[in-house]
Amino acid sequence: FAEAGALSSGGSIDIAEIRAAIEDRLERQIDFDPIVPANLQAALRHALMGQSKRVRPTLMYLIAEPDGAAIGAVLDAGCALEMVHTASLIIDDLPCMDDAAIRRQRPTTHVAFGQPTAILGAIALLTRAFGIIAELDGVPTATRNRMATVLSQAVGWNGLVAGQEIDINNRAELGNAEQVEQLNWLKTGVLFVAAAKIGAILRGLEGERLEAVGHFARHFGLAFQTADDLIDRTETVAEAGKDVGKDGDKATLVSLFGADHARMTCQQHIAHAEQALLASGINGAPIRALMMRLLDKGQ
Ligand code: GRG
Repeated sequence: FAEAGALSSGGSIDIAEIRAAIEDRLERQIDFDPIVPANLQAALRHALMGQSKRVRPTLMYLIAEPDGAAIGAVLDAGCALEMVHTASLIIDDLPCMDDAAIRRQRPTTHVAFGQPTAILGAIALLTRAFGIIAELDGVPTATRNRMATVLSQAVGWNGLVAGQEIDINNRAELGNAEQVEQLNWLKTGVLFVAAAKIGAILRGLEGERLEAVGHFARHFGLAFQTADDLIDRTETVAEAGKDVGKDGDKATLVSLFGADHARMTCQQHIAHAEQALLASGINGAPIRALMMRLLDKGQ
């Protein structure tokens, strides 16, 4: 795959090509050396290479808009995001969490490889993600440090982990739309913002433009989560017996306030995202196309 040729040819940016380049780069990232036990290798490959939209690395790539030599580093940073996201999915699917049997159109990692290997695999992906960022080729040390900080804040006790804790132990107490949106922010929004900010940092954006990218991604993430809940609800109603793990009875904007309210909230987030995208001054057309492609189904 001639990534520089395929991706830096200028003119229109093809989202499918970016996604293919990310898949290719992930394959290279998991070219394990023989010390990695075969079972762990298979579990990591199973979790990471299942059917995924690769939203976060694609978003990061579209914001970074790399050219020539920078493409490799941006794809590697995308792999790091995808590894963090995949680690969170493995943990989320465990019997003590959402107890899901299917993920990315495959049996979940713990179903296929057992809980111990699934947990170890998640830890391995999470740690490798930070290793990839530390080693990024051609990126100044200060930039790599900023990227690691952004990612660590998104994952840790202020981010995904906080969201998961609320989801598992406090979701029954969620009574109003602000609380549900706060959960959506922690479970989904934070990693969208990290992806977008990492792209912006790699591109060298600062100040108000960097802030605008963050606002854009926050609203995109919240719209994405709400659209996901709308799709889940439609599918659950349509096909009885769909495997939704323990998700089926969860409090979401859809289950608490109805599909119309959720649709309206989604539209509001899209409008805010569009405004912020405009304010960021970056090439909005391909990002808008990504957003619409992902959010249309939920409308
Ligand atoms: C170990 C990193 C780590 C975190 C621990 C388990 C946990 C805390 C957080 C889980 C948070 C979680 C599962 C949020 C759901 C986010 C979400 C919208 C998932 C679906 O994302 P898609 O649709 O999935 O982008 P694909 O498969 O396309 O990548």
